[in-house]
Amino acid sequence: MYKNVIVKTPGKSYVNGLTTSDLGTPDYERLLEQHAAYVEALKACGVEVTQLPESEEYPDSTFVEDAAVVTPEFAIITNPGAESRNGEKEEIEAVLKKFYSKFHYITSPGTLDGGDVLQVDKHFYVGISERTNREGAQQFKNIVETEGYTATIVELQEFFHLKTGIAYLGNHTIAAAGEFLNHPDFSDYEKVEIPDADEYSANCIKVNDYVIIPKGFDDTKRKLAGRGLETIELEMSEFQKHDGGLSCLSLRF
Ligand code: CIR
Repeated sequence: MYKNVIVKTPGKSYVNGLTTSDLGTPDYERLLEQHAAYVEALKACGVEVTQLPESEEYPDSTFVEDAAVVTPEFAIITNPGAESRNGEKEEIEAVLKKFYSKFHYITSPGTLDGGDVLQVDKHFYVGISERTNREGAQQFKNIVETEGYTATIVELQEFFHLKTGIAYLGNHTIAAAGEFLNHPDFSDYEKVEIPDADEYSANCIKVNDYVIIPKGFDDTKRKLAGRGLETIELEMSEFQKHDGGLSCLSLRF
């Protein structure tokens, strides 16, 4: 069960952040509404939410997941692969000091974004992407192995981040889209298969008794219900415009 979640209010500078999508400019008011609904949904899942104030200096910093990876026992401060985001790690470390006494660090030339890390019980999958390089992934693997975890490094073909296309739903079950549908590293899992048209909904998060999914993906909702999983749906349009999904917006532990 998760007890704590850290989120960060998006600042006005969000609209100038990084994106590869052509979905248009985010609407700041709508963005704030969507973020507030995200916080409410987390509270409904029974977690204590720590909400950090916006920082205009880092337009993408609402995506707190990329600057750290958290486990029950320790936190890993990452070395985010995008230059404009790298300084986000300092604020996150300061906040995590309230919760953790044990820290590990990804260091240059290694880079790693938390969006490239998927945890399944005592095992991690680490994607090599535009943001996470082989050195960063290997450092991560070495760190978690010293802590009694194991890790598999997965070379991404198309996805932006590993968790853009995959989520762990508990009970040996994953939601998988695109290159992960038939990926050998995930062949042993039960799969909720997400077709290309619904790919955005593969980035969903299981928080205690609920799975939070983006709104507008009835087929995904139905498939999850078929496995006995109760969903909360959230409008995510303004985050999607900047390549963000549900997992990116929080650190859960
Ligand atoms: C970025 O390009 O870094 C942000 N606009 C989106 C980050 C999304 N984070 C994630 O998938 N973990």
